[in-house]
Amino acid sequence: MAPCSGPPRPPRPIWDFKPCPSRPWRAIVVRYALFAQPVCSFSPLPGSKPLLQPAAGLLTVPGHSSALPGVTLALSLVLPTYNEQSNVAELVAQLTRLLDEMLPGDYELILVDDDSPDGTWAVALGLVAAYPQLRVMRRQTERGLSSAVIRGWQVARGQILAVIDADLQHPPALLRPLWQAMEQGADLAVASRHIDGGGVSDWNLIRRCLSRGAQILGLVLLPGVVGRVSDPMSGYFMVRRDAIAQRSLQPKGYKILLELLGRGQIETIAEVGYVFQERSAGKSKVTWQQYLDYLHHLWTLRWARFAAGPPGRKLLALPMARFLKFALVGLSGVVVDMAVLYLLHGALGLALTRSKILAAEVAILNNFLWNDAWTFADISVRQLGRAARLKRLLKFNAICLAGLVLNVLVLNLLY
Ligand SMILES: Nc1nc2c(ncn2[C@@H]2O[C@H](COP(=O)(O)OP(=O)(O)O)[C@@H](O)[C@H]2O)c(=O)[nH]1
Ligand SMILES: [Mg+2]
Repeated sequence: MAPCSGPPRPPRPIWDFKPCPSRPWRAIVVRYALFAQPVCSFSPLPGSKPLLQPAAGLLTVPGHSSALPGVTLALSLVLPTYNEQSNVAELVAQLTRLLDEMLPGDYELILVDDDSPDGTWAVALGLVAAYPQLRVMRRQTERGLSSAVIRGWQVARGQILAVIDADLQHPPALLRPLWQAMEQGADLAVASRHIDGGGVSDWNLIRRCLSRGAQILGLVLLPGVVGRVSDPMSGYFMVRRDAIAQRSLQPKGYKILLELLGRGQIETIAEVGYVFQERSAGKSKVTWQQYLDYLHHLWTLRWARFAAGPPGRKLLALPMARFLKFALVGLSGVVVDMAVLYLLHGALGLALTRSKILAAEVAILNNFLWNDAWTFADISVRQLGRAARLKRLLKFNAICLAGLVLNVLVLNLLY
């Protein structure tokens, strides 16, 4: 008997097809058939729902129940995917376990896949029978993380909309505190890597610098947007539908949260710390293009705010005030530095190098206190507590260290 014949087996979805050792060519034919055919050409598992159709046109989230009149859920959680075949089953299992306890029957998971070559959407569709709260969207004409999230929210039935990465780098357990924050009245609850309890597990120095550099650039260009949360790059959050409904969103690249902060009507924000996990399966899709998209996005939001300002006050819309404050504080630091140096070296006769180091440290302290209390007061007020302040001071010191070393070297060379 040929190895591939035998008693009839129960039908299985074609994406589950395993190659037969004696006829490997069949695997190629079936895989070609799976990826080349339109969705409706194969039958999904019994009991599973058909694929969700993505909306076309503007990226605008409808107001309450306009997606499905009369049907409203508490929470819709979007899982954007691209080549996450090896992660979806575990993720859906973990999320369902948690949400079945938290919000039984009152939530949905919407997986939005951009026609992944690894067939993530098909694997997800195969899970629907076991997880009836799961809905699957396969996008074939559009790509990109941010637009995927909005397309998911456009068909969502929840009053609270949320997003989580589908690669298990965002701990599902955080949904509970995020949900509690929303219940307590927040318009937006963000999972943050940059507050107490937060962090990144194993990022190299380059990735840390790029992430922080992008944030600082955002703070300079768009302080009123980027400065509202400690982790504006977070891709894990919940938002009240009312806060973003009917607004024309135009996100670029990965940073959907920026777009919501820039264009939504968001008053109360809560943040919950979390540690960004390492991937155990699949690969990150971040490329240099995402950094360019981020710059473009910042620029678009900056311009939109500038253009929306009243004609006479447009200049004030630029981050001029902060820049002036920063410059003034810098100037005060120069005066403090010179005065202490004169006092220690000139008046008290202390050695030059020691005097310079002490003077610079006093100036650094001066600049830090003024910047913290004045230039960046709107940001530091959200990171209260002695420990957070000490951390900021140490970072500021570390950044100033290079300048100090150079200063002492030049001084010693000249005198
Ligand atoms: N639908 C969709 N999802 C995407 C796209 N790019 C990335 N994702 C998903 O977005 C999440 C975060 O992406 P990832 O590459 O892991 O970003 P990183 O965690 O910053 O390295 C993952 O669930 C990805 O599968 C895309 O173009 N379309
Ligand atoms: Mg990831």
